[in-house]
Amino acid sequence: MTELVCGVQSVDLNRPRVMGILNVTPDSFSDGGRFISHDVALKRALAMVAEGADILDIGGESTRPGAPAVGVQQELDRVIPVIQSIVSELPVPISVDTNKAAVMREAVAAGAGLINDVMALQGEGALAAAKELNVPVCLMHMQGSPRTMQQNPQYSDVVADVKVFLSDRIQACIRAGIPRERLLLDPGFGFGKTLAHNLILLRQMDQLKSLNLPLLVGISRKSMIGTVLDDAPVDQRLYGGLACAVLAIERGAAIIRTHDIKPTADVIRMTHAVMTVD
Ligand code: 7PM
Repeated sequence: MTELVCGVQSVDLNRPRVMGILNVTPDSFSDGGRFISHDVALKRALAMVAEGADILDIGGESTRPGAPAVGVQQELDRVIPVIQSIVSELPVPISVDTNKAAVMREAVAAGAGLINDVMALQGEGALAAAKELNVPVCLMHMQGSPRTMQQNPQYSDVVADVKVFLSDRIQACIRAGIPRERLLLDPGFGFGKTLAHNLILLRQMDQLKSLNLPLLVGISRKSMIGTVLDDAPVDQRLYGGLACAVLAIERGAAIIRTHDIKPTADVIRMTHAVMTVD
C-alpha cells in the first residue's frame, strides 16, 4: 500500500500513474508555446484529466539543453496564476517543476501538492523550503547544468553513478528533516546523458528499485527517441515513447511523465494488467 499524500489530494501508487506535462513556457519545444494563456492552460488541464492524467506537472522554466535561466519573477508570473486556476477547477494533485525555493513556496501556497525538482533540491534554500512545505518531492538526476549538460556526458557506470547520486540526495533530504516517505526518484533521462547512457539506464532501471522509493520516468518526446527513430521530429515520437513507457513500467516505474495522456494511460493499464494477473 503506497499512498502519495500531496496536501489535500492523494495518489494511490499501487498501480502506475500518469503525470501530464503542462508547460507554460513560451518556447517549450514540444508545445510550440501554445500554453501561455491561462485560459488555454486550464482547458488543456481539463482535457488531460479527462484523458486520464492522475497528476499535472506545471513548469515555467525551460530546462532544454542550452536554455537560458529564467528569473524568479518571470517564473512566478507564468506558473502561479495557472496553478490557482487549475486548483479551483480540478481534483488532481498539481506538481510544480522548479528548482527555485521561492517558486516552491508560492506554488504550494497557491495549491500545488508536489515539488518536481530537476536539481534534486541542490539549489539555494531548496532543501529548507521543501522541508517546511510538507509535500512530496521528486529528486531527479542530472549531470552538469541544463546549459552545458549535453556537451560531453561521461560516466564510469551510468546506472551505478545515478544510483549513488540519488542515494546521496535521499540522505541530504533526511538530514534536512524531509522524511523518506515524501520522496520520489527520477533517473533524469536526457539530462547530461548520451543516447547510449539513456538506453542503458532504461534497460537497467530495475537496479534503482533497491532504493525503495517510487520511481518517476520522463522520456516523452525526448531526443533519445528521435535519435533511435532516424531523427524523427518531436511530433513523430509517440510510439517510441510508448515503447519506453512499457519498458519502464515493467522495471518498476510508478509514475510516467508524459505529453500524451490517453495513449500512455492505456499503455499503463494494459502493461499493469499483464503484470498483475494471477
Ligand atoms: C525542453 C527540453 C523542454 C526538455 C522541456 C524538457 C523531466 C522533468 C523535464 C524528467 C522530471 C521535458 C524536459 N524532464 N522532470 N522535467 N523528469 N522529474 O522533456 O525527465 O519535459 S523538462
